[in-house]
Amino acid sequence: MARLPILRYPDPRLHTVARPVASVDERIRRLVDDMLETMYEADGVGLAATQVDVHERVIVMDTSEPRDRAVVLINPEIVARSEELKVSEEGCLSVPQIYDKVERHARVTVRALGRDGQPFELDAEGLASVCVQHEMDHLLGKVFVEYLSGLKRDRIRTKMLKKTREELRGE
Ligand code: GNR
Ligand code: NI
Repeated sequence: MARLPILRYPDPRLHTVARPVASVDERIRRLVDDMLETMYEADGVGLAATQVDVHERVIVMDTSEPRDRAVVLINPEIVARSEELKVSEEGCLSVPQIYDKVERHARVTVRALGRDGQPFELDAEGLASVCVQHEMDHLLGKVFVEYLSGLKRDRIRTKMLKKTREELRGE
C-alpha cells in the first residue's frame, strides 16, 4: 500500500468529471487499498479518487468509530434520496482547515460495486449520508466550497493559494 498525494483546492484537476470503472481488476483493488491508506493516514472519513488525481468513479469511506469499517463504492449511483434536507458542517481533505455549512439530503440509498466487484446497496444517514453525497460530488468535479457564496469561495481560494505558497517556501 502507498499514501497518495491529495490535490488541494483550487487545483483545476479537482473539477475533472470521473468516468465509470470498466472492470474491478487488480489495478482498481490497488487503487482502493492506496486510497484507504491515504484516507486513514489523513484522518478523513472519506476520499474520492478525484482527490488523488485518478478520474474514475471510486470512493472509500469509514464513518465508524473506532475506524474499523471501511466502505468501498465503485461506480456509485444514488437510487433513492429523502425529501428531507439537512444542514451540517463539512470539511474536505482538499480544502484543509475550512469548515462550513452545506445542505444535503438527510438520507440516501446508494448502489455500487464493492472491492470484490459485487453490487450492493447502502442506506446512509447522518455523517455517512453527508459523506456519500460529498464524495459523489468530487466524482462530478465539484468541491463543497462551490455551495458557499462567491465571496466566501474567493476568500477560501486566496487563503489556500497563500498557504500552498508558504509551504512551498518551507515556512
Ligand atoms: O474527512 C472528511 N470529513 C468530512 C466531514 C464532514 C463532511 C464531509 C467530510 S468528507 C472529508 C474527507 C474528504 O474530503 N472527502 O472528500
Ligand atoms: Ni472532500
